Amino acid sequence: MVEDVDLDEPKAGEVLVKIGAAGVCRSDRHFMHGDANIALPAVLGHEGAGTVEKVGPGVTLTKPGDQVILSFVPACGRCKSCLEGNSNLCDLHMATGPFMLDGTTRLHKGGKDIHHMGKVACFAEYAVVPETGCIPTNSGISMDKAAMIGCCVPTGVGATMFSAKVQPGSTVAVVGCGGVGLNVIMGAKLLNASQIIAVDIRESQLEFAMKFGATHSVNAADRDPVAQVKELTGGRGADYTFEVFGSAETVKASYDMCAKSGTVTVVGIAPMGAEASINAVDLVRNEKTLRGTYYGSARGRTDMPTMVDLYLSGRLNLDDLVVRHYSLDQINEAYGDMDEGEVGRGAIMF
Ligand code: COD
Ligand code: ZN
Repeated sequence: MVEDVDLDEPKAGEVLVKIGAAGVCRSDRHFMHGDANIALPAVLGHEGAGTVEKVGPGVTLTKPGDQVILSFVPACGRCKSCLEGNSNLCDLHMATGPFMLDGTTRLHKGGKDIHHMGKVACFAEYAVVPETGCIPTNSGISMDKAAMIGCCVPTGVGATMFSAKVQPGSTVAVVGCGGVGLNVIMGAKLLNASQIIAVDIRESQLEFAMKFGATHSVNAADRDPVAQVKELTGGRGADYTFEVFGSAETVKASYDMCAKSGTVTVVGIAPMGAEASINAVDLVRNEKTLRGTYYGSARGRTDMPTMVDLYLSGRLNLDDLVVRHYSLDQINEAYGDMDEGEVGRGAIMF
């Protein structure tokens, strides 16, 4: 529902951003459907970029006029996770969730607080965000591409680069080839995987995945995807498998299609309470590694600028990734298109 709400001025350490573009990501859908929990009411939208309009007291990391990519984990830089180099898991951010870092909100309506998804809340013309969640680029890249570098690029490319650390010459299977899965495919290509198998239930997504570096495709709606991936990898399974949809079924399939001594990396978050069963003997006898990844284990402040450079040097195909543009009034249409299985990423433009 699109409606007017009140937005406070930025407080100390906060920034007012005029949103330029916001990506249409399935994670917001999980909140809309209640598959994931968020305090309501909330302004959703966590994949965004814009221009700094105003800064609050004490802000030093950005200034009015800067083009900024928004991070949905504004890292405090002081907690144990940040100090250990895992700023994507910042303890202060996780503890404050959809509130600002001081535990209050800047969004209100009729005296009621409204929550900020990922402290970004960019399905709106303006957002107040923590300064640490603003990554200046000033690269002049178009706002829709900049927005992608706020979520699907670090989540997908980062999963291959920083979480799984895909080795050159290895084989990779990607289960779920939407906006984030396509970035996993691009990451695997960038890291010189020899075989990249796209797995999806829709033929259109599989064909589209070929543009981003997939070498083979498996339609999971036709026949058991595990058997198909094994057939394509000489019976071994893939060295690296990635789950990029978010269901117990796809987590299990990703595990089962992983090769001996391989790594299974789970990107998607299955609906609350979901449990995936794995064969406990196989885990040990085949020395598999099963791991999760959040935000691609990326460190936004340094890795997002690198991803801008990878795009500018032609090594990340973001031009073909964003295929649909909408106005904010068309947001329900945008999510309808995602539900219908339209390929690639949509972006709301302001
Ligand atoms: N087997 C294979 N593919 C499938 C299956 C299946 N059984 N079911 C659906 N799919 C395909 C769809 O056809 C589609 O192509 C793809 O899976 C999903 O793509 P999108 O575009 O709908 O979704 P994305 O890429 O925007 O988001 C995927 C996530 C895994 C990131 C999202 O669903 C999620 O779980 N988010 C929570 C994790 C999180 O918060 N991450 C940080 C912010 S993104
Ligand atoms: Zn997202």
